[in-house]
Amino acid sequence: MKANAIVQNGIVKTLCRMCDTRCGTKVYLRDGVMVDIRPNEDNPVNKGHMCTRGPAAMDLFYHPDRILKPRKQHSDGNFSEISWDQAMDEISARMLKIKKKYGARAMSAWKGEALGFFQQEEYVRRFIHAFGSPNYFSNDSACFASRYIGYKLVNGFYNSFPELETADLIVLMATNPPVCHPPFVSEMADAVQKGAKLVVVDTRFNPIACKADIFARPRTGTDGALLWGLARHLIETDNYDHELVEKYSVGFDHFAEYARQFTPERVTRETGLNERTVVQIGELIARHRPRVIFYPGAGLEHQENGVNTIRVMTALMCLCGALDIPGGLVLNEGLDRRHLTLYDEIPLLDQNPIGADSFPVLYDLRKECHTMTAMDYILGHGEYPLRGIVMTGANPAVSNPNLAKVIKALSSLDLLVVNDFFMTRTAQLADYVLPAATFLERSELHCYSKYQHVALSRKIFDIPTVHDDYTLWKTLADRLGFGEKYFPWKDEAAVNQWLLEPTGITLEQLKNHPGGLRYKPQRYRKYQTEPLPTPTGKIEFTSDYLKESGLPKIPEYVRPRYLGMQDQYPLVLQTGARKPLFYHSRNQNIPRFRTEFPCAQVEIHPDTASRLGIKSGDRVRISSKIGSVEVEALVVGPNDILPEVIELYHGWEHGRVNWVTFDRHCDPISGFPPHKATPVRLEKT
Ligand SMILES: Nc1nc2c(c(=O)[nH]1)N[C@H]1C(S)=C(S)[C@@H](COP(=O)(O)OP(=O)(O)OC[C@H]3O[C@@H](n4cnc5c(=O)[nH]c(N)nc54)[C@H](O)[C@@H]3O)O[C@H]1N2
Ligand SMILES: Nc1nc2c(c(=O)[nH]1)N[C@H]1C(S)=C(S)[C@@H](COP(=O)(O)OP(=O)(O)OC[C@H]3O[C@@H](n4cnc5c(=O)[nH]c(N)nc54)[C@H](O)[C@@H]3O)O[C@H]1N2
Ligand code: SF4
Ligand SMILES: [Mo]
Repeated sequence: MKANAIVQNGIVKTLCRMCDTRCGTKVYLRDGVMVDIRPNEDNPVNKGHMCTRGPAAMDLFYHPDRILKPRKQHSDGNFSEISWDQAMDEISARMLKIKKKYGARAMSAWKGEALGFFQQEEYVRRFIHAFGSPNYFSNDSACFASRYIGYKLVNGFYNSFPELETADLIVLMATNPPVCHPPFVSEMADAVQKGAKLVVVDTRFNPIACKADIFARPRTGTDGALLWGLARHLIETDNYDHELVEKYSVGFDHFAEYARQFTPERVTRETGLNERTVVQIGELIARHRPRVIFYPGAGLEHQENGVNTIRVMTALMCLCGALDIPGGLVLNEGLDRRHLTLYDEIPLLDQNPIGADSFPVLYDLRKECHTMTAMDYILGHGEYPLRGIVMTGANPAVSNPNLAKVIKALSSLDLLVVNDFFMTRTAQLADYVLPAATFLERSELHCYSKYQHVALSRKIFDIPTVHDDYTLWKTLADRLGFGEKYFPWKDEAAVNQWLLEPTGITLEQLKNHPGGLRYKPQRYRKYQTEPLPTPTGKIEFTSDYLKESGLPKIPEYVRPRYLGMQDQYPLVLQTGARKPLFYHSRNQNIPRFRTEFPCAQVEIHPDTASRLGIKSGDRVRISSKIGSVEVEALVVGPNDILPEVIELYHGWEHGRVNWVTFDRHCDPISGFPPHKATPVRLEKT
């Protein structure tokens, strides 16, 4: 592989993008070759630490299977290499053909988690709108949006982050920070060292539970009942922030009335938790407020009623008085920069964005189309046909639910373009596969809302046959006739300059501060002096906005569906508990990581295993109403998982759990699929 480095020998300070944490790193080069990656001490996120996946950027960059030239699939299923020019000519011609035959909205663009949530995402949104289609898809149909929408509905801020290091009580709900967000662990450790208490609420014994003062293990999907019970405890004992409630909120009376039914007995019945545990958590909160943080994870979001659970959780922090204080849930302010999106210039609302009718809140608040609904449109069950997708940094043939449908749909498109490093499961279905640039071949801006920090990552390498994502969108836009108007910047560096201009911070400054710069000082208790960006300008314990969309005002608790199906499907399948070395479907092709996790294994409680005659290492079949998957059994310890729960990671190429998961019964607010609660049967094969 011919890779030209910007310096032959030395150290380049940049940011890791092996995950969205974006730690500061130092890349060591010798004779133009990367020889080491170490943490950069100047970055406020990782403060000189780094996880094992950081240096694996070298394994990725130099991987022998990397695609270095565009490929085209032929009618016999084989791929051949073609030139960039040929690829761009043919793809743009096929896009125009789709537009002519079905209208622009029959084309779409899709961005995966790998490209992040800032500039790369905005290129995709900009491109597809400039083409004339409202159909922008992304991993956000199942990632983080539920929690942020939940925050936004209560306090108006999409970006609300916990200030962990100064909290007095941290309640982790359905999240696994040591694996998923390593830098948060040192922030929590700081808090604990200063005397903070830690409560871990998880259906499995996740590693941080060892450090917890209380470990509570509710039934899958019943956390909402626990949270309502805790809210009731604060209200009934009159131990809440009266000033916040009386001066700065709406809907409290209705909220308090609803909370009354969640007595410790009811919470116990619903969650399966011991009554004493519920009362103890309530007492800890009452004792430690206001500096009480609830931090949610995907285990709350990937449920049928996830947003409402997050709303109660946010309301609970407000009751504690933890809103926008040090050691509380901080309402982080954004960078006053330019945006690349075209929602004001070309709104395209009359074009019926896919999913906007079924999930109006998701579209209204996030301008996000719904990937699960997209599959129905492709298969002819939508209001209009969807015939083409240009996709970058995503692997839905592994990561989206109901794979039988996903694969049928993606295979039947008139045009599927996949921009990736490898011939993934999704790339194998594509008409064209383009060689994607890694983050080491891009220079882009990064905003860390939690720290109100902005940083610039560096382009360290150039591979002549590989284009970065900006170049891809610009080249296609040029071919399609809107490049000059909408992608006028020569390269990504010029985009960076344009984005940053209104901020007063320059690219030079960012280059001189590789750890980044704080763009605004942290301000607290803003809700006391300025209206919140909610419809009422106040904290919303109940939401008229939701009512107008035909949804309940109050963040109601809804019993998870699987609980009513246990006769037929006695177990509940949780999916996607993250693994330290893998990132969704990524990193499985790194041999030294693979020795740690050789194959897909489903975690099973020993009682369940013995009842079904299953031992570790046996092949087992997991079946739901829509499909089945065969994997290896891993019988875990009696305290590791609840007996009725089994868990299988979602990123495996072989043993794809999404054959079994549902693209239906999605959260009515965020459209999230219930990835953590599929009713299933398990048997030895
Ligand atoms: N190494 C690594 N890190 C990652 C990722 C990765 O793939 N690999 N992915 C990143 C992304 S995109 C995301 S969205 C985040 C996700 O970050 P987290 O939300 O922290 O991740 P999960 O591992 O999904 O943690 C879910 C936890 O919820 C528990 N759980 C499941 N259902 C329930 C429930 O009903 N109630 C309760 N109380 N607990 C439940 C599971 O047992 C598990 O421990 O991780 C990010 N970080
Ligand atoms: N059952 C179940 N399914 C789930 C989940 C679950 O918990 N359970 N979690 C969901 C969540 S939270 C998420 S975020 C999604 C993730 O779903 P996807 O976004 O589809 O994630 P990945 O599998 O990581 O696919 C990323 C692809 O991008 C490529 N890539 C990596 N870096 C770059 C880059 O810089 N540029 C380009 N162009 N390509 C790159 C990788 O090679 C990989 O093929 O999965 C969801 N699916
Ligand atoms: S947590 Fe690990 S993978 Fe993620 S940015 Fe930091 S070093 Fe990279
Ligand atoms: Mo995610």
